Amino acid sequence: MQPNLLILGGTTEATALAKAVHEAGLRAIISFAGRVERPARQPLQRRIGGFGGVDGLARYLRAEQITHVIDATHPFAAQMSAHAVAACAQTGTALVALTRAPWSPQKGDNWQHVGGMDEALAALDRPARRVMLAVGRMHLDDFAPNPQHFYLLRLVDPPKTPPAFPDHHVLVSRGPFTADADRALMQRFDIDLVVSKNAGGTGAYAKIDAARRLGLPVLMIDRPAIPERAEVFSVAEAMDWIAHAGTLRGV
Ligand code: 3Y8
Ligand code: NAP
Repeated sequence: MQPNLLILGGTTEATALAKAVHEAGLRAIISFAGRVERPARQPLQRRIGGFGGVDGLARYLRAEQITHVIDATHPFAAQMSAHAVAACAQTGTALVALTRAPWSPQKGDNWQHVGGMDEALAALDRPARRVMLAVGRMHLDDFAPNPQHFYLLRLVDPPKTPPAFPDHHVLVSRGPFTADADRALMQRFDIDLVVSKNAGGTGAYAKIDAARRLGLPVLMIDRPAIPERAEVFSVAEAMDWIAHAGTLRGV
């Protein structure tokens, strides 16, 4: 059976995989949640919006006769990944995650690991600092209970409502970023603490590199738990899986 792929997108790796799949002439569609106004252009057909939970995804897989799902979503997109595991098990669809290892501290890094947004919030319950909060828009309000800090907020789209921080500056910019630009940004705003998700990969790493060079502490938010699934860590491995998983399905 000819592969008919669904790529769950929204990351640098998903974009790279979409390019490789297109160049290989494989039939595929890449899917986004619709979180931002202008998702990156893709060489593949795009669908935008949720599937409607596990059952919605299972219905989609059957209706579109998807043969392989590559979950290339961000490590913090835990609900989407859990739904992919459940829906692929329900429908017997081959599934692999194209993911990236968590960052680990290098020499000179000064990280404080926290287990999630609520622990990050508790760790910010301290005298006023100048915080670079580069965790996106969806969890901004979680940080409102610490108005004593100055916040440098980096968002993909302009906020629809003013952020609930008395002292903040909004930077509308999508990644990938560079360490030099992030270092200049931190110096310009006299940042003394960086809050980051442990995204892994390269697209969000610039601020970690910049913080190290400036000797700044980082509040590193560890990833949410995701159910067991097959994982690959490069586009080449994902392409190899596609080439072989199809035959496995047939047996
Ligand atoms: C909608 C659509 C590509 C993909 C690029 C990667 C890298 C650049 C860095 C900082 C950290 C953050 C955020 C970030 C990065 C890549 C990747 C990545 C972090 C886009 C995209 C979508 C999203 C969703 C968006 C979230 C937000 C998170 C901003 C596309 C541009 C902070 C994650 O306004 C919102 O609602 C934004 C929502 C989920 C996290 C949050 O909680 O707000 N990403 N980002 C996807 C969809 O609709 O399905 O691909 O253009 C993609 C990218 N963002 O092709 O080059 O691979 O990680 N994205 C984090 O890591 O902390 C920014 O500022 O330093
Ligand atoms: P999430 O919390 O795991 O998912 C919430 C719901 O959004 C899902 O149940 C699904 O809705 C829908 N959804 C998520 N990803 C989707 C996709 N690729 N295609 C179609 N529907 C999707 O997801 P999230 O953390 O909001 O992330 C949303 C998107 O942003 C993903 O594409 C992710 O790769 C990207 N992203 C997220 C982060 C982050 O920090 N969370 C960082 C970079 C990029 P239904 O239940 O209706 O199917």
